[in-house]
Amino acid sequence: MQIIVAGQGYVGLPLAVRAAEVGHRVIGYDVDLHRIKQLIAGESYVEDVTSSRLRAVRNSGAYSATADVAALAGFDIAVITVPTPLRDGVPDLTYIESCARTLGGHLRPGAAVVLESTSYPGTTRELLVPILEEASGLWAGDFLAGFSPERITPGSKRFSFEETPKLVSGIDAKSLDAIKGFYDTVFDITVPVSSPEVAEMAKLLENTFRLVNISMINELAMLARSLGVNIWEAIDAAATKPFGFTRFTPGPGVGGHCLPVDPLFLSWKVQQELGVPFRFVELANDVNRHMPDYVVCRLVEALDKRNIPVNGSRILLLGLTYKINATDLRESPSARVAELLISLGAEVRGADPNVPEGDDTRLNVPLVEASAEEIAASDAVMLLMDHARFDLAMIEKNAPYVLDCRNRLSGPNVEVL
Ligand code: SAJ
Repeated sequence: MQIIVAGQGYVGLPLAVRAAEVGHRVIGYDVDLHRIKQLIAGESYVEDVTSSRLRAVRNSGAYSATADVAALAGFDIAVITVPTPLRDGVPDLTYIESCARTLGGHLRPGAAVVLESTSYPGTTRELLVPILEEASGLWAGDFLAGFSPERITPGSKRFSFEETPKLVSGIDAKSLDAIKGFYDTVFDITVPVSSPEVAEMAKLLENTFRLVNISMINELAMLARSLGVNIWEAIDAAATKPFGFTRFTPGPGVGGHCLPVDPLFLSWKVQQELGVPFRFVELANDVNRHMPDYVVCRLVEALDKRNIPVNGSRILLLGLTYKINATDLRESPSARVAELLISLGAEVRGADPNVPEGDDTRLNVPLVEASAEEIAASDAVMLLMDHARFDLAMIEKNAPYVLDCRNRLSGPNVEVL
């Protein structure tokens, strides 16, 4: 089929390349000319798409990248994977609107438009479809439409892109049939649901569940320490229950562009429609936002015990990305941890084998190697993300003191969160 994937970011590019690999003719459309230049040159900028995979589908002619709207004519399926940022807690759907108008201009009877961008329940039917009708002069039913949430897990080694079950929906039976038919060629498992609203809600439910449970564990970690209980041992003990328990672990905060953001679409919609706050999300974000302050307090306490004033102390942060084994620094708790320590007069350095060279512009700390010398020369070390590429035994051996936020180390010089 002739496929358009509109938006070639961390969601759109993996879909476009995979669809090309399974035999579709795919156009990756994006308004960012620099990105298009990189794609034409076969240079991937997305963690889970290698440049060699990109070049293979480009060279075979199965995939091409463009910013030219004229190239969108004649598509069978167009997938919208544009950003849906929140502006002061209010969903900004202008990218969806603009993309829908562009695609609508090329929409033919029988062709389908699928929204993958995360948004609140009702977006597909109440926002996307009317714009497509207006821009195409067709009625819904002449064209097909639906919603299929992205389930990209950056850096995940457990589930590959195509192995992750894909929810699919349509505004009517014909739409569902066509959309499922497309995704069946791309994913190992597709899961049809009865409406776009169900698929939109499921996406937000997945991440709200995760956010609320992580925040509960974070709060319990702080309480357990006050009670003198090892929360990590308690979690492992609870996890022996083979049903009814999902294992989450405390950490220095909740980063990334999924968990802190997606549930806020639900908060906004609940407030708009019901006039009441979605309290779980507000409380969860409050707790998670407090974690960087909590871990810094723990470190200051430890320095005090060693008669080391935090002002002028040399602190090394290990693991700067927003989650374990990821390369992405966006919304990482490490930035807030560093900011707090610097405000207390500490001299902070960071080390992360997953952070691309020269990426330290996003952080306000110099990047160094996680070497035995750097570690031994610090007054204290914080293990924020226990990346697989860290030499944990070396850290344990050389650090004068470690606040281990991931419960991976042991020894007289180690304290866990
Ligand atoms: N975190 C904890 N404790 C936990 C789990 C996570 O503190 O038990 C922290 C992480 O360190 C990170 C943040 O929460 O700072 C988010 O971590 P995440 O594992 O949820 O990773 P994300 O944000 O990349 O979430 C994505 C989501 N995928 C989609 O939205 C499509 C999420 O639904 C996935 O479960 C997650 O990836 C995943 O499992 O990789």
